[in-house]
Amino acid sequence: MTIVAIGTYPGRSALGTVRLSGPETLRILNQLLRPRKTPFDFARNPRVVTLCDLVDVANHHIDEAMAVFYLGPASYTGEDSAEITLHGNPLILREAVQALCQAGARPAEPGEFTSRAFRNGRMDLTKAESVARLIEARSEYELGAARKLMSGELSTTMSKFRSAVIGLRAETEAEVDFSTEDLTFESLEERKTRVQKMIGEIDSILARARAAGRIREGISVALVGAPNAGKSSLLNRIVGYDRAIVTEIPGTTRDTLSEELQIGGIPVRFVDTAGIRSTDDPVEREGVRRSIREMEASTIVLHIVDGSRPSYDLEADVSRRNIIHILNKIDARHPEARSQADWIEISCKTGQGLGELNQAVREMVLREPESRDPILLEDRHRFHFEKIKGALERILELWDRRAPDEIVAVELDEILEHTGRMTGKISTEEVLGRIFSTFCVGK
Ligand SMILES: Nc1nc2c(ncn2[C@@H]2O[C@H](COP(=O)(O)OP(=O)(O)OP(=O)(O)O)[C@@H](O)[C@H]2O)c(=O)[nH]1
Ligand SMILES: [Mg+2]
Repeated sequence: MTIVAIGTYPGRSALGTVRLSGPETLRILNQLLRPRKTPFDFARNPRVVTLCDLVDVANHHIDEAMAVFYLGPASYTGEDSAEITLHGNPLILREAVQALCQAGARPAEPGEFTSRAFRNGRMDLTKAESVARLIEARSEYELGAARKLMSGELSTTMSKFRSAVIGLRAETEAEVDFSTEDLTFESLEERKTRVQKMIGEIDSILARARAAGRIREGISVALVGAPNAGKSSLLNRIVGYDRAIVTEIPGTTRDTLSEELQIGGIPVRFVDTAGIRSTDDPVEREGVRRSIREMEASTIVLHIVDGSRPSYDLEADVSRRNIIHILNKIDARHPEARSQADWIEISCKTGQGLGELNQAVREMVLREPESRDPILLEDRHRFHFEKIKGALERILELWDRRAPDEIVAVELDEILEHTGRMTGKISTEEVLGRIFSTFCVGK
C-alpha cells in the first residue's frame, strides 16, 4: 500500500513537504502532477527535481510544487517514493494529502516510513530508533548522543559482539565434536580475556548511558541562602527576565520555581528556593523544607549571602562539593561584610560580577563527568545489554568449573539471540509496533 504524510512542521512556513512511499507512487505522481517542462517523465528521471502543478482527482489546481521521484530501492524507505514540496500552509498540505489519498494512497501511521526502511533492510533497528531521538532532541547534548546512535555506534558494537560470539561458538563446537582434552590452559585463558573485554565494554556503555540519562533530565543548580539575600533577583538575572517575584520582604519566595537554560549544549535547570530560616509560618516552613531538599538533590549549589548586612546566619549545611559561594549586593556593601578567598562578589542590581559567576557555573557544569561522551540507550537496549552481560558472566563461571561445552554453547546462543534482537535481525511485530508508534507521523 502506498502511504502519504506531511513531512514538515505542522505550522505556517515558507515550504512544506508531503512524502509518498509505496508501489503506486509513480502512478499517483503521473495522475496528479503536471510538470511545467513537458515532456517530463518521472519514471525516467528519478532524483530529478521538477516544477509541477499539483491538482486533485477532479483536476482542480492545488498549488505549485517541486517534486522529486525516488526509484526504489534507492530511497529512504527502500520503495518507490516521492517528495512534493509546496507552499508551507497547513491547509494546502492537507489538501494535497487528501488529493493523494483520493488517488489511491492512504495516510501513514506514525513512524511508518522509517519502519518500512527497517523492514526493507535500509537500516538496522538501533539506527531507526536514533532517527526518532535525533528529531526529538531538545538540547545539543542530546543531539550529540543521538548522532552517536545514528552513526551506528551500537550497530558496530553489536556486530563486533556477534562475530566474537560466533567465533567462540565455532571453537566450542569443534571441541564438542572432537576432543575436550585438547583445550589447553593457554587457549582457555585467552578466551576468558576475550569475554572479560566484552563485559568491560558493556559496563562502559551502560555507565555512559546512565550519565546521559541523568543529563537528559538536566543538571540542576539550586539557588539557596537566607531570606532576602537576593536569590530570586539572581535567578531573574540569569534567565534574563522577571521570572520570580522580588520584594524587600524576607520570605517572598515560598515555592521552588525553576527555569531551564542551555550551557555548552547541556540543559541546566536553575531552581530558585525559599530563603532558609526557622519560622512558625507553616507555608514558609514547607518552602524551607523544599529548599533543603532541592539543595541536596541538585548537582550544583549557588549559596547566596546578603552583603548589605554585617553577617549571615544560614540554618542549613552548605559544606558540600560543587558549591559556589556568592556575596551579593556589593553595591550596598556593609563595611563588615566579608567574603572568603574563593567567593564571588556580585551585585544583582548593577550586574557587577555576573560575568565571573556565569563563567564559574559554566566550568562546573562542563566539569561534570556526565558531560563527557554520553550515549543514549532505549530501555530495550539496556535490557539486551544486561542479558548479554549475564550470559558472559555465566560463561566465565562455567569455564572455571570446567563445565561441558554444550552448556557454554547454550549461553553463547543466548547472546546471539540478544544481539539479534537489539539490531532487529530478530524481531516481533509487538516490539516493532511499540518502537515505531513513538515516532511522529511523516517520519
Ligand atoms: N542593593 C541591592 N539590592 C538587591 C540586590 N539584589 C537583590 N536586592 C534586593 O534585595 C531584596 C530581596 O531580593 P530577593 O531577590 O527577593 O531576595 P530572595 O533571596 O529571593 O528573598 P526570599 O525569596 O525572601 O528568600 C529586594 O528588595 C531586592 O531588590 C543587589 O545586588 N543590590
Ligand atoms: Mg526569593
